[in-house]
Amino acid sequence: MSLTTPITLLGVPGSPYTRKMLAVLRYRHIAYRLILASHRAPPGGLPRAKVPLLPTFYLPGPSGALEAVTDSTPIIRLFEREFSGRSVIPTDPAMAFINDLLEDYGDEWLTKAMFHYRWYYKPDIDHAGDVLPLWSSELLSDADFAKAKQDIIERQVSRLYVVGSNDTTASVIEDSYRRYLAIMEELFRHQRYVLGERPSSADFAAYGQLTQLTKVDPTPMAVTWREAPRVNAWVDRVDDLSGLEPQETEWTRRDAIPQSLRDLLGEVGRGYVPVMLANEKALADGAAEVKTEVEGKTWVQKPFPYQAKCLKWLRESYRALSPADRSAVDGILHGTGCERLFA
Ligand SMILES: N[C@@H](CCC(=O)N[C@@H](CS)C(=O)NCC(=O)O)C(=O)O
Repeated sequence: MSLTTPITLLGVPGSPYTRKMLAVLRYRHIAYRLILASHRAPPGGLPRAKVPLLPTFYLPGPSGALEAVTDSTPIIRLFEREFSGRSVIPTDPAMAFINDLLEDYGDEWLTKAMFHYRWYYKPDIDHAGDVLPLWSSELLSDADFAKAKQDIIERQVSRLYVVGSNDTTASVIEDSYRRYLAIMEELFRHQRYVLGERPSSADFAAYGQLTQLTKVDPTPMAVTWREAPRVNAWVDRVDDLSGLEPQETEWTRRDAIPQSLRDLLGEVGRGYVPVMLANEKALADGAAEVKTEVEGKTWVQKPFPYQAKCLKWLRESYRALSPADRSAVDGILHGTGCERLFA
């Protein structure tokens, strides 16, 4: 495939994965055309994706015709193959693997905080209901706006179960988010990005979720502004890194892992790891419910097949490492709880 620019994508400002991809495109100097619209109603005869999600990219398929493609993580890897320079994947395969893991944590765990805070508390629900219908740039009468607000609230609140937000898990999600903030605040005392002095896809994944948690939804916004000013400012900076000139030497080296990165991996090991493993097991057993413990508290949710796929992909990239690189990864993950994913 040979991609021509500008690349067309469909998205909205309230979609964390749209924000993740826009920031990657800006940083990588890949020209794009963002169409502000819902994935349920792509304008101008654009096709719907098989699994309609935002962002939806329009990329040439085997026949050259544009196809609707989703899923930010593999699309980032496609762009790495298609466009040179300003890579968001560390050059060292061991660090690239750590980046894969942290990107998935951003996409699959931090999103629980994002969706939970937005649709669990009354002031956040009300605010999201006010702004989301207007972000796809529709002109709405007051009556249509009121109906759109009510519809989106009903639809999204009824989907809290997808991320596992409920009365049992609410405090687990919030405790985990606040521990994450404290760890990142410490990391940003010593370095500018998750894996050194240049951004990786792990930054962009977390940034995407945090665009909402730090700038849109009132409850997590207050928490983040109060507890993590460096994290808040990092979100603003990652938004547009088009002027940064990254150097190869700026990646964190496998033999110089800072304590705060170890602490971040330890946090991944506390929540994401047991829940990903329990989800995989529930699906394999055909169980109706995922049940496990996070930090001594109960976690319960419906199984989520996509996250079992994410775990399978991570294991595949772990197995694809050379023995020397795998042993370096094992050394980095040792004692963080993350090693359980690959045991
Ligand atoms: N794994 C996908 C997730 C994309 C995703 O979940 N997008 C959300 C919006 S941020 C969505 O479209 N949800 C379905 C809906 O709102 O109907 C990715 O990385 O792109």
